Amino acid sequence: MKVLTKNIRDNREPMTRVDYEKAGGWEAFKKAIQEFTPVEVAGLVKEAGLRGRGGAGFPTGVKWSFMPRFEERPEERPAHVYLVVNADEMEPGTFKDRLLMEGDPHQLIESMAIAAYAIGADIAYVFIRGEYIQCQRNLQRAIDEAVEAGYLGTDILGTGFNLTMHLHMSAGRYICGEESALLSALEGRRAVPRHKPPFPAASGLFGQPTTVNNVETICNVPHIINNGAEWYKGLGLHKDGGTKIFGASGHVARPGLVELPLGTKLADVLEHFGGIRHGHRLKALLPGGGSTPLLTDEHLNTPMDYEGVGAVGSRLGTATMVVMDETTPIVGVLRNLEHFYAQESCGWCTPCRDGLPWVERILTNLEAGEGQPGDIELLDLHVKLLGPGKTFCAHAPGAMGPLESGLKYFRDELAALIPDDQAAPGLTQPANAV
Ligand code: L3W
Repeated sequence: MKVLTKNIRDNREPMTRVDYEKAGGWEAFKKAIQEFTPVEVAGLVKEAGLRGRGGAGFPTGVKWSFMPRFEERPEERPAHVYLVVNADEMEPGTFKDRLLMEGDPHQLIESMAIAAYAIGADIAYVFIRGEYIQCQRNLQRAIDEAVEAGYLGTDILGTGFNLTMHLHMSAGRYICGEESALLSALEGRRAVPRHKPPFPAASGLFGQPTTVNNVETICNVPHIINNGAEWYKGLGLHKDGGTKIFGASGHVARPGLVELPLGTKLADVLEHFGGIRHGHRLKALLPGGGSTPLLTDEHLNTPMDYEGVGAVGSRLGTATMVVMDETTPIVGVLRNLEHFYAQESCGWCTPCRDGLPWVERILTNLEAGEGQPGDIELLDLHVKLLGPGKTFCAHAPGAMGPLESGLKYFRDELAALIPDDQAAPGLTQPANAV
């Protein structure tokens, strides 16, 4: 099933603009701006039920509907309205947007042009991960070719629609992927998250109306315009419509990426990667990034869509899985993840800044055989104190996702790491805590 990946060659050499047009490219854009009003395009995307592919699964058409409309009151239109594509793909284990940008950059540029039309934006940015050098080259070439062909610029195809597009290379922090921190970074300020509300549609880039969408999310848009909302909904096998780029790294036979219908069962998704490596069995997996709670072999029948994974206490996230077989000590997995989150905390709020290094230290001690009675309960307490609603943004609650599920499914394995001869310090801070 290839929709978003149909033009992507094995060597990822992207099509030229002319080849992309021969394959049907830019037809959806022409149709959108010549046959539909912006509100109609946004309505179609809403009807299709497209959900955000960056991790949260928020309905895209609903997000677009929050943008203020100036068609009836042009005199109130601010100097600029913005579309920002979040291409800062830094989620652990996640490499799906890279494929789309490297292998089919024209698809993203066309998708952005349609989305900008739908939300009334005149300036669009791709905020792209600094390390994605080849993606940057391919996208810049595609933008230049689109300008040359008259798909970007002023009075596009004689419709009066204007759009300028820029690439912005991220200076490189995980928190830049959080949309409000991303907007701060794009404004040249320190990348700390902002309070929400106001959401970006009300006050986004430079305080102006802004929509932030993930790369994969937005790449669905031309296909919805070309084929309709019903077709799109019908692609899914369970409750959510469309396809998804699934990925796997770790202990599968053939790590990589594959586009499949949303709602494909976990066992079948794993089969596309050759299953668990020969002679081994599944122990646990992160379904879609470092912040998604673990799944185990009891979840193999789970339909992999937002609803299906949500129903078993996790999240689909980015759907790029990190897979672990029975040889993997869970303490090492958790320590590694919490090290990442502690290091990437922006430092703005105390629970996140101080709590994450503490969690990392407890796990490091457990792994080194230096755990103490009370450590497991102390980890439980951190799950509560760093959970949803306790911090300024979703960073620390996200970091608690795998920890909480690790404590749920592998509690005995973790508790067994505490040496029997340790004194019981209760809930005191370990002597060597930072
Ligand atoms: C208006 C409301 N808009 C929500 C919008 C909001 C945003 C979108 C999702 O984190 C997760 C995070 C990572 N009025 C709204 C509203 N919105 N309520 O909807 O918002 P939210 O708050 O649910 O999530 P988020 O803060 O955007 C996203 C997880 O995704 N994740 C990270 C992935 C990282 C990558 C990457 O590296 N490329 O994808 C993976 O699981 O942990 O929990 O636009 O404005 N009432």
